[in-house]
Amino acid sequence: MPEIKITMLGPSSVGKTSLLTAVYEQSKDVASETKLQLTAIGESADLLQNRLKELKTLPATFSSIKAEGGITGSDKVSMFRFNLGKRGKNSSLLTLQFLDYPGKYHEQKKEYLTQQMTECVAVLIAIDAAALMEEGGKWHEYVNIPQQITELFENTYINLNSPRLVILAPIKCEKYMQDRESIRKLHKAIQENYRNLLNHLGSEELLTKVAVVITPVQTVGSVFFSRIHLTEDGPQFVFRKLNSAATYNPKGSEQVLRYLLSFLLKCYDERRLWGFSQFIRTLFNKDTEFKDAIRHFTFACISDSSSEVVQGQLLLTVE
Ligand SMILES: Nc1nc2c(ncn2[C@@H]2O[C@H](COP(=O)(O)OP(=O)(O)OP(=O)(O)O)[C@@H](O)[C@H]2O)c(=O)[nH]1
Ligand SMILES: [Mg+2]
Repeated sequence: MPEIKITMLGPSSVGKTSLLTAVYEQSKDVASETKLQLTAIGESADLLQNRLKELKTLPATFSSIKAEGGITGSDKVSMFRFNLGKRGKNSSLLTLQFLDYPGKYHEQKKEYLTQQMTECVAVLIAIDAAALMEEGGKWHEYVNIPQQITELFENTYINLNSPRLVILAPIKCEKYMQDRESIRKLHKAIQENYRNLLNHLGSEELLTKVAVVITPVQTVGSVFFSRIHLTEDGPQFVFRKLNSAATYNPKGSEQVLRYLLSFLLKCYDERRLWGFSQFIRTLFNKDTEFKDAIRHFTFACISDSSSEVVQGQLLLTVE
């Protein structure tokens, strides 16, 4: 079965695994109202279930970096496989394979990351929004390592022979999603603090080949940044639940799948066939019902006004 490879990107504790959990949970809910079926397969289902349990039982106050009360980080690479198919007919026509690696690989296994960046059709960058926004962004470099992330792209996005999708997903961003003005500030901070990366992706050579999207995700949805606690090991970002009855309520994560699928649909519509779009075309030509189910899913994810297409609108079917 055809497989589409996507990699998560981000340092330790930034929230990659939690983001992926929210993407699956919310997308599955949206898909259940359509003819598209999304199913986690193999050990992915267990891993997601465990993480979901942890996210649902976060204490009233917890710290997300050098976790105390938070969630334990990953110590090995996990491949999360999601099958896409037609509800009630054939549940496995296409596999989305998300690579989730331990954030410490940014120091220990750079070659591994370089190889994955070369192979993956899409990259999902998890950005700790609290580190970006609090205290004038003082901890942004330390927590989000934007320079290392940029270098990875500079070393791998060279002479691309197939289109790519880059999604910047600010997470832990409940506090910055309360009104239009604070959302605008969040976008502005991303544009400014990832300027080198955006300049690279927007260079003449890459502009027509790489779609770039910013889409904030509240992977827990009910916890707010509270304060920064300085320790010998660095800053700890303390988050607090809104109230003791606040429950797990992720928001915006289905947009990630919406952009990914709209990118695949556009690859099908494109006349020019390059790289993986060949097998997408063969698949959708053979099964137009499946293609339509995917299109319906992208409609069912109501357009989120907090998302922004930075470049490559022509590589996406959504506005
Ligand atoms: N407030 C808040 N905390 C979050 C959110 N998403 C994740 N966290 C917390 O951030 C911490 C780290 O999340 P992980 O998903 O384990 O981070 P990771 O990037 O997978 O970390 P490694 O596996 O070590 O690379 C956990 O304590 C989560 O509870 C969010 O949206 N809001
Ligand atoms: Mg992890």
